Amino acid sequence: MRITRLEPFILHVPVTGGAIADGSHQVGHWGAPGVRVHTDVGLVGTGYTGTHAHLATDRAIVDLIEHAYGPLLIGRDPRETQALWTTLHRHPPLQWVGRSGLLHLALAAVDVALWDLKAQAAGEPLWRLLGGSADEPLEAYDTDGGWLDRSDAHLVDEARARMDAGYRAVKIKIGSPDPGRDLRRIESVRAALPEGARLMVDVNGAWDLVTALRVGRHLADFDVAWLEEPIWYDDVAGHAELARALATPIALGEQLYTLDAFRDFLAAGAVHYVQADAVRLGGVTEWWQVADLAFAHRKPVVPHIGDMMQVHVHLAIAHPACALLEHIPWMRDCFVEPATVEDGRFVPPERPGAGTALRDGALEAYDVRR
Ligand code: 0YR
Ligand code: MG
Repeated sequence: MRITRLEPFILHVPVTGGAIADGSHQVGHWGAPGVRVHTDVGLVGTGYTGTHAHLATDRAIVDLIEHAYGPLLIGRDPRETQALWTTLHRHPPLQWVGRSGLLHLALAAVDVALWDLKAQAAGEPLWRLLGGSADEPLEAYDTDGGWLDRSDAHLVDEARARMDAGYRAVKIKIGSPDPGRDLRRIESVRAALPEGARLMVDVNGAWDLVTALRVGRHLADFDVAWLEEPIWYDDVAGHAELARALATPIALGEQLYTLDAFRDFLAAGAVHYVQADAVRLGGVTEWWQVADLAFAHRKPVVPHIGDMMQVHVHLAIAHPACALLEHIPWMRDCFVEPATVEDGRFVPPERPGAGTALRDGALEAYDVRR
């Protein structure tokens, strides 16, 4: 099998239920700049990264896919995923300008497309190719009912609705300018949840260390399962200090680009829940290395958003460090087989591939380059 052609795309999909806010971002559309990789046997692999639909940088990502990686990919066998990853990552003029950032997002999109092809060529869903079993349930937790700009009453209603639908865990956004508001909202949602349900909170990097130390101490009163991205994303020492000071475990990783970054956080004892994201790391290839590293530290891996990032369902089913995956269903309309939660669990995908195949009409509906 040989790669013959790359077909880039940029999906901008409106956020279901209207624009949202978290502690650091306002998001009206989800962005998925990516690529369809064509082969001489007729198989087409699909991969994409995840953005806040910023058109200029999305264009840069697909330009990098097409013009920086394209010449290195044409004519190669897409099943040689590790060899190709190393070739793309180490190519001297490319590693000089981008071992993280936009070029790494582009690498993620390419790598996912290659794994999609590899699983299609094997005639199996990726989770099976990676050794997983559909008999081990993958629990879902919901984030889409907990946005920072929604009312307290809305959060409580959404949490109750999720419990009625079979979820056993929800996450809400905090990091308001007024931490008192955050704590009131946590208290209200906790009071609405049944015994044993898990409640997580996500600051999306909005606090400084002093605020995190001060407000974070109160989270244990509400049995918060984890405190996510409390402070600046790259601050290893700050997260290590928090992890030692607080009774509530620390979750992070959705904004980390590299195996090296995860190694540093794990070595420093700065993270408890490892939220590796295959579309910010360099795809399936680097994600698996991070998940193995976390497993060696006996830390759970809970990948970032499992629904928009279809491939995460496959990875989380397969990897022994994973038992839980985030759910935000904004991109459901794009896929042949959208990730689906029933009774609080992800349904194991059945189609061969990585789950990334776009349905007929998705490009016409959402590709802003058309
Ligand atoms: C909106 N999940 C997250 C969205 C979400 C973000 O900024 O991207 O809230 O990815 O933090 O845990
Ligand atoms: Mg988060």
